[in-house]
Amino acid sequence: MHLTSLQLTEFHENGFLLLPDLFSREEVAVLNQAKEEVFAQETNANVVEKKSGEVRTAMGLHLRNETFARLVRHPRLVKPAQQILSEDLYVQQVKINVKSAFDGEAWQWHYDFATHHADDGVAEPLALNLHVFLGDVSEFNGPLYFIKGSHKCGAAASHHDTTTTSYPLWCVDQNEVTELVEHGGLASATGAAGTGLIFGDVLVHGSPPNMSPWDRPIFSLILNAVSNKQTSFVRPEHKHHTDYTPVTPLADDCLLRQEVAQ
Ligand SMILES: O=C(O)CCC(=O)C(=O)O
Repeated sequence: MHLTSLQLTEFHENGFLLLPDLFSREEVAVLNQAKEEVFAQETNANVVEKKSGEVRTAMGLHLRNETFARLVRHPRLVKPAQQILSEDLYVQQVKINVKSAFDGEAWQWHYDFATHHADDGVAEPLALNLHVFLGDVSEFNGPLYFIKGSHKCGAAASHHDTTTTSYPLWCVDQNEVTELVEHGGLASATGAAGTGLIFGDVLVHGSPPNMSPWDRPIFSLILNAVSNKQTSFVRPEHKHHTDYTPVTPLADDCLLRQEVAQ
C-alpha cells in the first residue's frame, strides 16, 4: 500500500485523506466480531456516554484482543503513515469510537495535538490519526467534520473541557473555529464500511451527536514518531501507550488468516 503523489498532495493541502474500500467487507466483519468482544469486557478502558451509559470509546484494544493487535500493524495503515512521516513510529493510542444510535454524543471542536502536548508532553504535532470505518458513515449518523486546511494555521487556542461529555478534551475556542471555517470551509468524512481516513495532529475536527437509528463505529489508531514520544505521564496507559517499540507491518492478509502466526 503506497499513497500516490496526488493522494499526498490532497493530504497536505486539506489536512486529511479518505481512502474508500481500504478494507473488504470480509475484513470489516472480522473487526466487528472483535469489537463485540471488547465492548463486552468490564474495564475502565471502555468509557461510557455521560447520559445513556452506552460505550462511547473503547481504548487500549491491541492489548485486549488479537484481531486489534494485528490491525495496529496492518500494512494498509502502517505503510502510508511511514510514507508520510519517514520515521520509526510507535502505537500511541488504539480505540473504537462507536457513537451509538440515538445516544452517541458529540466530539467537540478540537485537534489532537492540544491534548498530546498539554497532557502527554509531546513536543511536535507529528502524530497521525488513522481511521477505519466499521460501519457505513453518512451525513446522518455523526460523521467527523474537518475544517479544511486548518492544520496550516498551527495550534489554535484551546481550553480544557471536562464537563460537556464523559471524555475530557482540549477544545478549540469558538471564535477561532469561526475564523478557521471562514478561511478554509468545512468537509465531512463519509463513506461505506471499510473506508480508511488519515489526518494530522493539528487539523481541527469534531463530530455532531448521532440522532439516527444507526451506530457509527470507527476504529482509530494514532501512530507517533518514536523521536517525539511523550514526556509526561498523567494520563492512563490506555490513553497513551508507553511501549515505544517501532511498529512493523504484518502481511496484507493478516486479519483473514489468523491461524498463521505473524
Ligand atoms: O469519533 C469521533 O467522532 C471523533 C474522533 C476524534 O476526534 C479523534 O479520533 O480524534
